[in-house]
Amino acid sequence: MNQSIGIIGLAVMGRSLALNIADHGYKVAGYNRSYSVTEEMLKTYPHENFTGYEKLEDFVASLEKPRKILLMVKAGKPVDLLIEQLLPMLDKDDIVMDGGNSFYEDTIRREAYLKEKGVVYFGIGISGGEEGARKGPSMMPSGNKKAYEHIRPILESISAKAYDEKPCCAYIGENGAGHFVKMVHNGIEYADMQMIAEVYLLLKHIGGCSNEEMSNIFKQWNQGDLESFLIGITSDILKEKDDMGEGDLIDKIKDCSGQKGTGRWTSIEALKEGVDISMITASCNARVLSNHPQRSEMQSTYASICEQVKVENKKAFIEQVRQGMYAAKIIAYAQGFDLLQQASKTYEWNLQLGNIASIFRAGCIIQAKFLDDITKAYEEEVSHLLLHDFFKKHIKETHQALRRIVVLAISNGIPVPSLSNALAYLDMLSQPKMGASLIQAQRDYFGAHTYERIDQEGSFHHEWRK
Ligand code: NBP
Repeated sequence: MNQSIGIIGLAVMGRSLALNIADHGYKVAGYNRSYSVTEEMLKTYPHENFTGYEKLEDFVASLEKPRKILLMVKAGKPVDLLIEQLLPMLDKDDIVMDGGNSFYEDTIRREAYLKEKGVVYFGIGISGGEEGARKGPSMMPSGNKKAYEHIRPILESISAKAYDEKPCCAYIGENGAGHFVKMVHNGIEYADMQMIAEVYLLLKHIGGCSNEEMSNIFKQWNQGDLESFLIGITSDILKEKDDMGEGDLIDKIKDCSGQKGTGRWTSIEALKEGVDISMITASCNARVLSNHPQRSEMQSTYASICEQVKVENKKAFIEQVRQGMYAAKIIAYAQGFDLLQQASKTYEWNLQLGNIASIFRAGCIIQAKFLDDITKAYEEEVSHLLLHDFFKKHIKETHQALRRIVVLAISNGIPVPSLSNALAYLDMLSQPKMGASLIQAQRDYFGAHTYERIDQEGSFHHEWRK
């Protein structure tokens, strides 16, 4: 009974986290449904602080009390099955944590269920993939605040550290808050990736840039306002040679992308909350359309419907693209954080948005320089990111560039769904008219839904059919 923490699920994430925790001096017990996986781990990654167990009972019995058990298994049914298996072996105040990509509503349900049984439950959003889990992920734990003190030292010690040495791990709120925040993190990740993919098309087809030139452009951008993990890896990707043939690897990769569903969850939740996260939704749709079975037929049918415009001043165009992407990036994060703000009200989570931006600064996929500015903005209690002085200044400086590159892309037939949705979002919010007056009139016309006037308070109905 001397193991500090137990991990169930020793696939890539569980194994990497187990080794990370063991590196920090904690004694770690490991259990995997298929024992061969545990054996393989013990053989390939032996660690003095890690012990593998074949039987779940022995694993549970090895843990010091209150027991701390981290589940790192496939999200969904496996988590419920494991909880049922564990329950008879647990004591009051033991702590079960789910570090998988669970849907936040499942976490809310499980937390309430285990509370009735006297067991503490935490949902922990974890970002960073295998490398993050091994060397320091960004972590979003939620559950009982008092019980958090039992797990805080371990989580903070293994999490990534930002440049100011602050851990990228913070208590997020009650029940499903951590998994909700992780879900929105993934949604923003979809938008970030899609934006970069659109910029790649613009630079390639309108700017006429080679892969090597683009790699250098992204490398340079990664030293300024756009500095981020995703811009950095894009620069690496574009210069990678094909190890199975001639040329650059990027040119050999099929133009279709998959998804596991967290971006889709984010979009669905935003629709339910009545929050516009059009860039994230557009990014999910782009992945869906990239796999459309009739895509090649559409290509042969409509390939030549667009004019071809080439830019005259390549250098100026590249700078325009950089500025346009920066404007769109601010809008993507503004949309994601707007959803967090609304969900915080709905679920009474009291989310600290500044803190959340700050734990995204390292270890996770959307880590970016400007998250520091988002933290500052929310610490000053701004109601919407686009209304904070710092972002107002940058949007005012860059929105024309965004408009120009979107127009150029559209006239060239280059699909830019995330960039154009960024622009539409800004235009809708900033222009005095978005056509909603006519929508009101139509609704009153066909459904007597009433309408509001600009010159009088109240609701009115008009007899449209005379
Ligand atoms: P997987 O998501 O591929 O899940 C495999 C693990 O789940 C194995 O240990 C497997 O045991 C176990 N498992 C299954 Br499947 N059903 C089980 C059951 N009924 N009872 C007990 N164990 C069961 O592993 P992963 O990629 O390491 O991810 C773990 C979690 O972390 C997931 O929720 C994932 O979404 C999340 N996540 C992953 C990443 C990433 O980059 N991969 C990043 C962030 C979060 P077995 O060996 O016996 O089949």
